[in-house]
Amino acid sequence: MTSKLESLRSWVDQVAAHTQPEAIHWCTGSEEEFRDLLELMLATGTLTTLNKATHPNCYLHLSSPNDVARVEHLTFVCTPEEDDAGPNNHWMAPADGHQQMDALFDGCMKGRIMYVIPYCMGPLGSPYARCGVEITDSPYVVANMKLMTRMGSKALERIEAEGTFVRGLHSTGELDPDRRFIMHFPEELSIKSYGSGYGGNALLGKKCHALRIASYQARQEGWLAEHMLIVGLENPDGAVHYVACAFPSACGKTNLAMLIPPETMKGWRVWTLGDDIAWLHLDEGGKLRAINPESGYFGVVPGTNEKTNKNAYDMITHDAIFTNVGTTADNQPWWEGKKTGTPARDWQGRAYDETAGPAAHPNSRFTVAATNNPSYSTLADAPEGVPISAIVFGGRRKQVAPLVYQAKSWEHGVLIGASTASETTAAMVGDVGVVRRDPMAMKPFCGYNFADYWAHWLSFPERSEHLPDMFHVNWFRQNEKGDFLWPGFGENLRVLEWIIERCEGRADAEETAIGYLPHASDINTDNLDIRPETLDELLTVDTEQWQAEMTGVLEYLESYGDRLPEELKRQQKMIADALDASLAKAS
Ligand code: OXD
Ligand code: MN
Repeated sequence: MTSKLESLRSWVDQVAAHTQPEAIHWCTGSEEEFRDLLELMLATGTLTTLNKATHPNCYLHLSSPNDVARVEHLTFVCTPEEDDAGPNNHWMAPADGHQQMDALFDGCMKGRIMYVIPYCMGPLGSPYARCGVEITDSPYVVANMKLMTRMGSKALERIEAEGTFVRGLHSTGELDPDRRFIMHFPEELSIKSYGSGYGGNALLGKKCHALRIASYQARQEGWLAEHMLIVGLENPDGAVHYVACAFPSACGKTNLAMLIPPETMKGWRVWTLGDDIAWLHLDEGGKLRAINPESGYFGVVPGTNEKTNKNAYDMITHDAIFTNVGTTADNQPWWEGKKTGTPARDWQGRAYDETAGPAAHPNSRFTVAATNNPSYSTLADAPEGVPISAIVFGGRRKQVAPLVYQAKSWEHGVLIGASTASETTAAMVGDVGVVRRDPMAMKPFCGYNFADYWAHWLSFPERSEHLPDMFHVNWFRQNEKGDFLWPGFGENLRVLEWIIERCEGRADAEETAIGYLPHASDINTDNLDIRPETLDELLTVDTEQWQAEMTGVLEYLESYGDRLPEELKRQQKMIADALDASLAKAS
């Protein structure tokens, strides 16, 4: 197989001449091809079969122990001007980036098969979808791309009709951390990734294309590519509101996207559209509509159990690839927080020894097709996407951020998004639990200068009067003893209920310096075991803490220099002044 498209053929030929693979395989995306890849990986030991009776069609991959997460320090955006990449990215001049990467790719596929994967991010017939081609020497990447994207012959047809595609070149190389880089060339719509097989570094349709490159394209074309889940919330009257939520990696996006309503919230249903990425476009009527560019999930495994996420727990009992989990004596996958079974082997294949660390790596993952999900919404395949009622930002904060609050305007919402902070997690290499600013949860993923990105967000009211309302949530507030104040998981629907009722103009709120907060009585706590004082604490704005927060926000924003939109400073000042006024009134 090859392609009618000369630009694609000549790129493939050129890459092959450079990397010198033993053979070239153009992926069709067929089931047969998928099965052959699995057989190949079983034969080479890249995969092993898990217990066929309890986990039919489930496989385990154990990665190199040094290749278990995204590597932000080795991820670059290569634009001619350094300022265009901004302080939020590592930068290299495009010529230097190419030179460095081309030296690594030189002859790197000798003795390997080079796979050419045409893929479409978004429903194949959607005007909002965008295509790419990933070239890789990793069958594990091909199998994951099959589960995560619409890939193969149909995508190739669209690429040939359009004539354009994002070029992604990947090789696992030697899996040597000293010979590992993920480079993006937004102006050329191209990506080069070498030396890692880990999802976020190697499945180029995901973070590299659907966020870094797409965010750059989105700014030019007037849309948004965001690190957001998309969920449909159906109330007992049958009305469905779609909400898009931006939370940093490993902060519960997958759990929220698959939430099961608490027993007492009779008649509610929750539909999953996406768990990680949303592409948002204004339609002709000025409504913001979302598509999920992906068609599968690459989720964090530890902590998944029948209580935290029953849908995910069920969906990974069949047709799933597990990466870096432990196993039980009868070869079932095992992870911390599974609540059943005991580990016999750890994620490095060693006999489990609790003194040597967890059985599953904290960033171990499952890969499954979205159709495995019992709460999957067929509208995830709708070319026109779904209309978004609310945009919700959030982070993992022990203190400061209340359970929920609403922005007073779109511009205020942009400030809330821009000042989002969160404690770091195992999804990236580095210290865990350190608070860092993660604007719109896009710190690792925005393909250009954040200052320009905020200006782009701020431009939306010029084009629409029907934008969604914006909110901020924090499920992770703790008391001094380190206990979580809010039960989280399914109970988060109670907060989402307030959010959608606010969008409908039905729920009450109190105006505070930082935004609109529910009164404790505005949150549905029927049959919820929570003390009134705890709810009050969750819904309190501590003025002094917030004054310090807003000073920190200003300092952070000012680090973007002259490119920072004045509007954000104006919004920051309005809140700082309102906090000063409320302190003066109280004293
Ligand atoms: C992810 C991440 O894998 O954000 O989704 O790291
Ligand atoms: Mn993510």
